[in-house]
Amino acid sequence: MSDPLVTPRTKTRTRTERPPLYKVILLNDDYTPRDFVVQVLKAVFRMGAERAQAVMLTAHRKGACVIAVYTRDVAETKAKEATDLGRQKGYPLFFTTEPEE
Ligand code: TYC
Repeated sequence: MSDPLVTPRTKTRTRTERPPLYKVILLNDDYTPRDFVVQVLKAVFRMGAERAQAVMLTAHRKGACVIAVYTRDVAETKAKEATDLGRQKGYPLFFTTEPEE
């Protein structure tokens, strides 16, 4: 056994940095039907009907609404997926991402 009088007590701490998070932001436009925006929010961001409606209305009234935060990869993938669903229907619906402060 090691002698506690001569053995230095060292502790190793492993610090795991949390990955930076990115916001996904819904932007308003004049053409995409409200119901379609709600459907996309439910499908891509797994929102319930009430939250999807509230988020859509906030974007509609204020011009933009933060939807959620994810790691960069997930945020960018979801923003693209949601934007593509609108594009497939010919709508200018747009989702963007930005790093959280
Ligand atoms: N402004 C659109 C309309 O009046 C609806 C809409 C809401 C579109 C939110 C985009 O992010 C949006 N039909």
